[in-house]
Amino acid sequence: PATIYLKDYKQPDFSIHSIDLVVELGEEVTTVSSSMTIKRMNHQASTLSLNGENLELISIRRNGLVLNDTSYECTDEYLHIPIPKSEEEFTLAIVTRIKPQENTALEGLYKSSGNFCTQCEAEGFRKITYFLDRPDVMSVFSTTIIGDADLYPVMLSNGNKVEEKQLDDGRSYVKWEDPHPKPAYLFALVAGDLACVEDHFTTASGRDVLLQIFVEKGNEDRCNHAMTSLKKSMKWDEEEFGREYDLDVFMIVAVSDFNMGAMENKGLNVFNSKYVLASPQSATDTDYDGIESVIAHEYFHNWTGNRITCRDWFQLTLKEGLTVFRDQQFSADMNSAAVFRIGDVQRLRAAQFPEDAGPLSHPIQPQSYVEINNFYTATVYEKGAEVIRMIHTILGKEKFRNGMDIYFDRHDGQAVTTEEFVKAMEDGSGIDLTQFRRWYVQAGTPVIKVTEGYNPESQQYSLTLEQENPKLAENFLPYHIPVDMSLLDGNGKAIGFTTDTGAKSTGKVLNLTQKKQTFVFNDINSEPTISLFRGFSAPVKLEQNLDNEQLAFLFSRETDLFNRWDAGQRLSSNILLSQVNRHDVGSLQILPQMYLSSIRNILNDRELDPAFAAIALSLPSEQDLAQKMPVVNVDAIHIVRNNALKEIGLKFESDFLQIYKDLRDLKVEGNQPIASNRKFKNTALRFLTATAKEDYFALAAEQYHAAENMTDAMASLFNLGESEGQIRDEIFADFYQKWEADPLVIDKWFTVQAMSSRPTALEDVTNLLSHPAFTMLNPNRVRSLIAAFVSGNPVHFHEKSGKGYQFLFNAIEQLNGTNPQIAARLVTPLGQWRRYDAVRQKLMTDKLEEILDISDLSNDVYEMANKSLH
Ligand code: B3K
Ligand code: ZN
Repeated sequence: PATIYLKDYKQPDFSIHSIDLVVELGEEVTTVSSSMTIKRMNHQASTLSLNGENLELISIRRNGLVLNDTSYECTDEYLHIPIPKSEEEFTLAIVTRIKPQENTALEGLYKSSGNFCTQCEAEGFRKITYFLDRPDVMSVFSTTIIGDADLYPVMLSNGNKVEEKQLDDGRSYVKWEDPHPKPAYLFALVAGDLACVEDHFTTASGRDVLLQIFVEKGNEDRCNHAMTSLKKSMKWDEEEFGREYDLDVFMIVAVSDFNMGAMENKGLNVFNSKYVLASPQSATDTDYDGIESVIAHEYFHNWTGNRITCRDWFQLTLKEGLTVFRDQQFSADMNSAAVFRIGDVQRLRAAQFPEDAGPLSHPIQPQSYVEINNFYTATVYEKGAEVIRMIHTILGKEKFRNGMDIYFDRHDGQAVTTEEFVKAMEDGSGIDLTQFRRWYVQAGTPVIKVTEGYNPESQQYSLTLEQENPKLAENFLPYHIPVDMSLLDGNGKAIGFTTDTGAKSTGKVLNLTQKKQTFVFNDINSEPTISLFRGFSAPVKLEQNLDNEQLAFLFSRETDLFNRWDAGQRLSSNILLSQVNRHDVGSLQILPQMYLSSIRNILNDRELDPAFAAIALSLPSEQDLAQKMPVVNVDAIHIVRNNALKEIGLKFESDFLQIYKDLRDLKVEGNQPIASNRKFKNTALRFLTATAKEDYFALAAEQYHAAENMTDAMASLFNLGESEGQIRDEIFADFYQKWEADPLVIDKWFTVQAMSSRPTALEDVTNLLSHPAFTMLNPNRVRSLIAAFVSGNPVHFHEKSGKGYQFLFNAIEQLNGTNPQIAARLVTPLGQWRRYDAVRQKLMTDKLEEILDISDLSNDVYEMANKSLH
């Protein structure tokens, strides 16, 4: 397979000004007729090469005249048409046929639960018709859909509906026009027998926008949260960024077979039903948060992605990093900001840090790729968002907004690069971002080493920060890093100091720009404790020699809640990892008294937001701990962590039981317990069942039967999933029977079993592959069982026999043929082989070799396996 490089980018030779599509939907074949007006952009070009894959070509006409098959060349990937150099402008009409019902890759036009839908980003439009399928070709689209009136009463495309009629043959005819020129990846078409939930939004300038959510019949009552989230997003984008919606209708369609979360097609977002449908009975509080943020994310793309799009796919972070930053800010504003910030960083550390330290490491602006679908990564999205956040921190809120205004004014309607974005930020702020641009092109997570000094005589405190990048070693150039910091006194209160401008301050954003740099603070009358990278002001790893007493101090006193939580996690990690290291010695392991008292502090602090208390008490995950070991010992980590849960559970048993009961019986909002209380209550339950006392499994079972919402039901299921015996089996059977008809809930049932640490876990998941409800053709189902097992069950996935790796290989081999995008994503865990012992390394690399030997290997899987191995 060929590698594509950013340095080879060339402007298109031709541009397509308009395209009128007529799509005749059929059960056997679907016919697509397109008429395009095309303009020459390059006077030297002699051939127009249109992208096209898996299309049956029926006819081509140029300027109305039929081309015979000697006047063009058709390959597996292109249609080459010679164009006389004198021809400045011409029309092209092409008819092709496709079979959406056979499309299991879910890219292009396909069928899901009997409905037609599309997914065109990144390069799916070429599977619908021949076109210049690249984001810098922007066209005005019209779409006419013709299909069986009974099977497809709803027929949708981008923009506004301009015509609708019944044809004599029993088919309906609907025409849509989208006035905004757009790249083909934002095209969408949906047809099916769908129900519609409607609402309205009045924009800041007083325009009325019709809001429609289309779902499978029977799901109408599960759209409230999505609709509320949409209206909140529309309002927030007006208030925070001055951005109004620009069409008369905004449509969302929920489909059950979807490769990712959702897609921001102009005016017609297509969503994975997981991010639309929710009721308290069927969805957890976490699901509710996910819906709010994905609805916001896709809506915000209307300006950051659609109105201003990417010149080429190397610029993906231009729209994704920026839009993730926007959705994170939105969710922080709608909820508890600190708790949400902690969640963002947890996800970054869990997915992006290992990616950036491993063989698939790439800068947020990749410089090359084989298959662009492999680059919708945590790096492009989450690290990309952190890069935007750093610009926000360096510029400050006001200047950041100035920069955004300039960006929108200057580039509306264009396809641009990250360079244009950074330039707008410089122009809007007057701040030089030359050095900052390195964040776009250098891979790897920087490590910051901290040294401190305090001189009581001169009352000066000095802070030395040194940057390193283990991934790039001596090839890296120092970054411009915003360091949000404070100095704390013995009570955790911020100390005033004199800044270099002579102003008094208690907090400051330092600009770390050199490899090694010292900052001096004056008028400090006693030795301070440093609070660094407040709110996680940069995506870096910190190497700071704090002992456990200092961490415990920060865990109880730090006023920055992110740092307070992080100090607790660092403290827990230190203690658990030292136990892991002593594990093989077989010595008796007990938790130090000081650690237990810091847990006591949190339990006693009744001022704390219960959601914060819950995450503060939660131990770092097995995966978090693994990241901190040079050679991962999955078994020791699991045992040590479980023992710690048990010891803490026993030590504070009566406290946890009290918290559990208090919060269970506390009704707040509309006589319902609120989400943050549920979270703390279920954390308490986790510690209680960790004691392994029968009573607490009975309590979990009781909670299951009494549960009025899915959050509580799932918490019970997770706890019982760890146990053996009759109660567990009965409840799992009951849950299945109750929710059999509800795929999103059944996904959860698969996931709990995939993540269980029961000794039979691998056998269980293998058996579940043959469960009647399991199918490899539905991505949510694959994620719920296979992905949940390989990334959420380290002990069993990495089992020494290699059976877990074989289980993964089998799935990849099968999915390679049906859905390469999903298959490729599953390769990732094997890419971490260097982190394991020699026996596992061999087993994992053998599997990667075997993957490379799969016949008809897709480009997607090839790129992932090949890079993972080398
Ligand atoms: N832009 C889409 C992702 C498309 C992925 C293509 N493989 C969803 C989003 O980021 O909003
Ligand atoms: Zn996005």
